[in-house]
Amino acid sequence: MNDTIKSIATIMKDLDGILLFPHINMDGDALGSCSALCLALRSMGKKAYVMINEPVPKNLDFLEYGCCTSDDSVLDDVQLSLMIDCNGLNRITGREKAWERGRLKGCIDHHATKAKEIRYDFARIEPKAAAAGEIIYNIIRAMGVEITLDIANCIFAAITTDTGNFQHSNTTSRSHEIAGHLYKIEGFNSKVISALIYDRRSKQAIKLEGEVIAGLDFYADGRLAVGRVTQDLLKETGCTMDEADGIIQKMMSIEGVEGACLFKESENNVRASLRGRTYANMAKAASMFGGGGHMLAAGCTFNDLSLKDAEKTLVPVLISTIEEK
Ligand SMILES: [Mn+2]
Repeated sequence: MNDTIKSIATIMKDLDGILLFPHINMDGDALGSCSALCLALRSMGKKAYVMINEPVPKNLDFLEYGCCTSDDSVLDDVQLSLMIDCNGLNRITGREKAWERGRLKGCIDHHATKAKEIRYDFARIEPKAAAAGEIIYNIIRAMGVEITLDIANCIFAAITTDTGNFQHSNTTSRSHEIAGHLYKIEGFNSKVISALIYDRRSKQAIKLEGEVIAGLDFYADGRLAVGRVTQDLLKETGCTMDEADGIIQKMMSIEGVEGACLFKESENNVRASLRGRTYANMAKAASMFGGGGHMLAAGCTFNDLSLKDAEKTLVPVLISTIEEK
């Protein structure tokens, strides 16, 4: 089911008391989209919050705009719980209680892999949208809300991060058209936003990236690159896991690499981030292990395996995914 932008805008205009849910391990699109919509709803006099239960990554701290809370009981009456940039309860873990408070449930996403266990009162999933921020932009416009500088910053951050600076294959004329409109807003400066997102990496993060790159393994004649961010490496470099962001893009920048897999070892699970360049269906590979995502950008989580065993399980599947062509 896909509700129209217009009907979603109409529903939202009638509601008050709205909680917005970005996915776990929030990125620029998840947080930027949530904050943009939160600001738009507040400008209409509504009570709205972005519900989180983890720290905002440092390079995205400017996207909070006073919207974020981790207080389950923040609103007396929650008329709507809305998932953004994700579409399953497994993507908002730890916030189920807050989610259940919404009398209506909605979803706005651009991931093609759909959760089955969940029912929404309205949903819009546009796999062709480069970022959830593109859909959010259209909804804000349809609600008749003016795009302020703060909202513009959020939308730009959402689109620039999910398109890899307008470089990934998901980038469309629509991505550029929306950005083009943002440039017309007084005070908007894309360079400032890009610098906040990309040019504030710590020395430790650069060291971490160097170590992961130095330890890469290659398979399938150099077409598959596999890297690891271990707990030991995080301790050694003094980094937190969110500082590993961007390493997989570096792996994909290596000549001849069609697919990349970056294992991230946390205290209680191992997450694999997957990227493809042109043909490798990484979403399909991820879905074999309960994960999902986009064809060329996906991921899955191993809850009961060590990093070594997760690697033994996943890498052969990736090799055949790459060799399938
Ligand atoms: Mn996204």
